[in-house]
Amino acid sequence: MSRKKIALIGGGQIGGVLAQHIAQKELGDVVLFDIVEDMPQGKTLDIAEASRIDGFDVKLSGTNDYKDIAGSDLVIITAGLPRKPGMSRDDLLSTNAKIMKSVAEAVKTNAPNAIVIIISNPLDAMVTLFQKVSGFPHNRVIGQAGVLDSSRFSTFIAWELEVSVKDVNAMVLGGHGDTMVPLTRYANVNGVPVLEMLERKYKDASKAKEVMDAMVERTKMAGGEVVKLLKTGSAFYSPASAAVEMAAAIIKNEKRLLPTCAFLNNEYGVKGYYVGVPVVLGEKGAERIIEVSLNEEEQAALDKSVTAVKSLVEDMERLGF
Ligand code: TXD
Repeated sequence: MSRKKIALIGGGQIGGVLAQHIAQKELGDVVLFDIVEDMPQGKTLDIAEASRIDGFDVKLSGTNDYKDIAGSDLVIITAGLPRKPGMSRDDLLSTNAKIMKSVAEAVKTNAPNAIVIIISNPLDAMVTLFQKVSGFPHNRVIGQAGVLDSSRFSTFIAWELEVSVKDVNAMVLGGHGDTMVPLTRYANVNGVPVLEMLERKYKDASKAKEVMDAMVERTKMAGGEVVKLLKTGSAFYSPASAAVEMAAAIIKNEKRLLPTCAFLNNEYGVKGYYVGVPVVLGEKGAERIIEVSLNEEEQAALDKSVTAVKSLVEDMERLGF
């Protein structure tokens, strides 16, 4: 099997951690691109010099020239500004749309056969724009949000129930914004419903619901919670881990079922928009959209989230993108 080539566009906080994880897992050779001179070269040199210690053997290089991403099998994009305290993800729209447009043109020219995972915010709009500018088929352009949002939700559940986070399964659907939809009814600890465990713990259904609602709220605001503490940027360890899980599913053709920002064509009653839903990821990218039955309340929450995504995309179009 020939070695895969993975290009990372954006060598900032997330880009650096991505490069390190991908190397440690030996998913492929890494090319780290940034517009800042010497920085991606420095970061990849630093990571490569740990290879003897960590025991990985892949090629790592940094570049400021898009020609070096030629032949990439996978491209992961983090180029763009992160949030500062007090900002919403949507406040990044015009700056990051300009950056994403230039990135999409460069990827189209230099790595036309790659599968692309986008991380830059506002996520749903950036994925939409990349696909529009590149013209790549929808299955080859996806976004990372749900894996992270679901991991955040799972973490809070594990803390609350005092169980290993390894046994928690919880999924968050919808757009990557304050309207995201944590699916409480499906959340479970190795098959045991979380809601049931909460009811047993508190011996009171309304208290159990209150605790669940608080975890849902914290999940929705989790990105902002980290931004407020870091003060100079946004979360980067966990978004990188999330994207690496998706990258591994694609590179190794694992058929993982992961919440992914994917293009909907009538699934969940949505046509023509990128929204976070469960997707089977494999060597073709987003291979299958999985529909979950939603009750009235869940469907209404998802509809509200889709409305937020649509208005973000309209704002972007009004800006001329
Ligand atoms: O889950 C998620 N999807 C996210 C997304 C979770 C957290 C943060 N998320 C977003 O990822 C965040 O709001 C940002 O839009 C991106 C990247 O976050 P990161 O923390 O890595 O930002 P940095 O450290 O500022 O890195 C961005 C890099 C920086 O090195 C710039 O020089 C570079 O992007 N940059 C560019 N690269 C290539 N091409 C162009 N035009 C360009 N402009 C800036």
